[in-house]
Amino acid sequence: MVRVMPWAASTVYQIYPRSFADSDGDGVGDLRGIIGRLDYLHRLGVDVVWVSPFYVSPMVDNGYDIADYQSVDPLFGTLADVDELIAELHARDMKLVIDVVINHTSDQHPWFVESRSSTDNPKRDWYWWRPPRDGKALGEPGAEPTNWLGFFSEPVWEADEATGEYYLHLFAREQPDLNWENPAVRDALYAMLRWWLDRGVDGFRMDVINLVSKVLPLRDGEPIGLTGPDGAAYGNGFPLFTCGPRIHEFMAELHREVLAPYEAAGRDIMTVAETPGATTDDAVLFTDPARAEVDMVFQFEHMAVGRGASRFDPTGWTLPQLKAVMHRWQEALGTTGWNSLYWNNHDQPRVVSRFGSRRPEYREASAKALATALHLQRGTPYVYQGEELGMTNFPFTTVEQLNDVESRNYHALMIAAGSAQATIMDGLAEGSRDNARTPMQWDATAHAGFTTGTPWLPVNPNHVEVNAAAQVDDPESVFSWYAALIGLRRAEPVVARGDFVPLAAEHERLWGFLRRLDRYRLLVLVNVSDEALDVDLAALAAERDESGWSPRELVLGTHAGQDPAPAPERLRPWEAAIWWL
Ligand code: TEU
Repeated sequence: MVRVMPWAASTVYQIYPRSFADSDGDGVGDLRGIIGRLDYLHRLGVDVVWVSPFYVSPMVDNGYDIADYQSVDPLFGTLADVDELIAELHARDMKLVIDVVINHTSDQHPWFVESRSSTDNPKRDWYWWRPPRDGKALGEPGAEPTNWLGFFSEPVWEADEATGEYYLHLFAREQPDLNWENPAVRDALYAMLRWWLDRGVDGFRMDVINLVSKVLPLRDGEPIGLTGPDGAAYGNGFPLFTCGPRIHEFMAELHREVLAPYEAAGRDIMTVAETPGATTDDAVLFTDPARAEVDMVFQFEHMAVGRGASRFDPTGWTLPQLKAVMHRWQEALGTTGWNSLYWNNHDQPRVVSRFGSRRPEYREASAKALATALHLQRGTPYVYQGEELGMTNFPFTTVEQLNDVESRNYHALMIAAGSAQATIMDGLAEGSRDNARTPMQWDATAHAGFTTGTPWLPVNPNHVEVNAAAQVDDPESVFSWYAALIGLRRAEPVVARGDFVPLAAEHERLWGFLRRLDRYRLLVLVNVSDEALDVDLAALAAERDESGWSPRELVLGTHAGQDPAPAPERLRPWEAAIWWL
């Protein structure tokens, strides 16, 4: 019997624990800080909370380098705090999804410490070890087993002098890739996942899980026009390590070995696969319920809109470009499989700074408009901490202000390649992950109420006007609009399970679409611009071979109650409105 995915009416809230709420004044967020803010999340109306890694970690990648999967780093608290967080969420009929990073571990994980100790250690094959290629000496230019450039602008092979071999790391050298070809690795990971399910968690966000199957034998990628510090030409490994030949076998095995028994016992467990580079075809295979792999994927195509060679290479964007990508994903997962809907997470700059208005007077309106265009689509929406307040990017001006390993490595690579410091910094200010990681803005007091200590990353100076305290009781605030959208999804099956019909796909400023379920039809109109917009309703109706539409009732409108009353034929700047047809 094919499981019916139970998350269509849910909304997920992502917490980056380091930056959400600090309970002990050390300047870093922690689990007890989260526990203290659960009523805020309950008021927003989210029913699932995804917390980024809080396990023991050297924090090279802020916790995405795990040294002990079944633990809590003292920076964030204790296992007892996790147990309390689970209990407090369940008491509010909310669920906890934890973030498992099982493509790689920290180089401080005992498994890797053993694996690197000798070439004949029983755990040697738990990671990817290879000798220098072509008989070259370890460390000699071109001796690396493949020419891939990693996600963090570095070669993916690290020379290990002690054993005379290289080990693979698609991310930082302190994040060695686990060898999923080894069943002992998979069994150990599955046991860990079951341990967390037995502890009461309600699901897993699986970090870069589509990287765990590599194309064998490992081989070079096509040249990408960049050279490494040793002069060796870098190659593109993406086609060789994303969605590899055994990925669906592994996902089906994980579901069978870990999730199925709990689901058979009546547990609803959410599984979200982060899948950089996955296509719509991949996503259907991952999320088709009949295949029993995962519930939904986090894909990245819409995040690539307006970017050139990298996230630090802003190229400008148009609304038709953005709509085309998102509509293609709506189409592809329209009948089989399921989509995650997101603008933000801990790796992406703030959406209102990226796709919203550049004019301060329209910051809030554009935040609401973008939220409407996303939350009314088919899929499960994700709200990233502070997005519900319309939080913006931080005004970074120097690389010294940046914490993120990806940003700092990119800076070094581009300086070595001769790029101008100002150009590099412009790209970093626009694309750095640190934009998402500045502390949550709770109120207008010092450090935005995030900590009584010194925050690990500076608080955005605009917290004096952009903060939760100023919004939670304001019916016109961005927070209240997000709460209304989340409530609409829970109340209306047409939002949760209706189909998606794009309208005016090529329009430069209008984002319009229908949602339909049985006899229910919603018309969603969003003005994605700083100027008022006339809408030709007859033309939209004609796209559906209908003679005309007379929207009969405003369901939600960002400008409801204003004079003149909202009308579908004319939208104010950044006005969003949802109408029953
Ligand atoms: O991200 C992997 C990923 O594909 C990108 O989002 C990556 O972070 C980078 O921004 C590409 O430009 C996941 C986690 O979300 C990220 O925080 C970790 O750094 C990474 O994996 C390694 O665990």
